Amino acid sequence: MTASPSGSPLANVGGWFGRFRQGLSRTREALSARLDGLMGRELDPAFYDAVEETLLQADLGVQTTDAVLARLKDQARMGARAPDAARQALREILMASLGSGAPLALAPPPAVVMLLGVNGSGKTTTVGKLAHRLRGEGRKVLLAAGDTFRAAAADQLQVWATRAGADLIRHREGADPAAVAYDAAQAARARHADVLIVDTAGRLHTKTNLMEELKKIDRVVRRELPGSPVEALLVLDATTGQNGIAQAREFQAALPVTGVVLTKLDGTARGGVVVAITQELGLPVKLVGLGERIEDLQPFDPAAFIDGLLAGDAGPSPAPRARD
Ligand SMILES: Nc1nc2c(ncn2[C@@H]2O[C@H](COP(=O)(O)OP(=O)(O)O)[C@@H](O)[C@H]2O)c(=O)[nH]1
Ligand SMILES: [Mg+2]
Repeated sequence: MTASPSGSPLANVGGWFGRFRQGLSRTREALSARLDGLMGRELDPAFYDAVEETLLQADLGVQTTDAVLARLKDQARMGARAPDAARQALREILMASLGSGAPLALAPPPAVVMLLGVNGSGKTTTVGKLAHRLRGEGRKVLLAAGDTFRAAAADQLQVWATRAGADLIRHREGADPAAVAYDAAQAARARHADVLIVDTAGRLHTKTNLMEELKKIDRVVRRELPGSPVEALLVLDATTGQNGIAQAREFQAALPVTGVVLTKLDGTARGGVVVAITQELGLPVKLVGLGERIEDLQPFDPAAFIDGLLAGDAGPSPAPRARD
């Protein structure tokens, strides 16, 4: 890939944009094919209905969808009949609503990053990928196996720790996760770690206990590492779309969530949920999971996301044609 998408500084940085684009391919194909299908049509009520349905299906959320429709109607009133109007309006609205990205707070060390979320959302995998990423930046990383519910959870984390080159603090199955957090915080200080990443349990059938458990972990790391930044990242599975938003609110009610990790963006045509999450939860998406490999985690970059979603309009490749 040599051409650069308009203004995106990320186009050629370590293949980031390429992977982002690939991870979003299902969403892009669903959106682009349908938006292409709207080109040249009469701007009648059926046209607006089709735009609305397309955006809602990509999980862009009601707010963004309404804003795009309002923009299109404004443009039509002013006499504009641009064939690609819907795509342009969407690009402008996404640019305006996604802001410029929110990096992880990692200074001063040791920084704490806790991963929270329901079972299967991708917490443990994200711990491994994030450890790998931070190690690649030359940071010393320590992991804490805060999911003590099953021994297999710590075993899974041990595999990731070894692959990423990070130390792991773990206790026996059934141990108090806050005790793991305590030991990990001490170890992070004693070993001069730059980042302590804490995996947690996500079992929902004991939800009240889970929230209490998470609060206790949060209290312990703040008490033991005063002055350290604490990122509490909610891990949401993009394939469950907006259903994740209700769960998110429960975690937000329990502790100060600082951002979202949206996983499995590679496995869904509903990647627009990034936008709905940002708007409805008031939380920035900080990282995205784009696959199951150790390198498949990226900082969320709004410009790369928009280009990945709407490539075909001044994107890095020619406009994709709708194929049957
Ligand atoms: N395709 C894809 N799969 C993922 C991603 N993140 C996690 N997974 C898979 O989701 C499943 C559950 O992940 P896990 O980390 O064990 O979830 P946890 O229960 O929240 O700790 C595993 O099979 C992971 O490989 C991602 O970004 N893309
Ligand atoms: Mg897990």
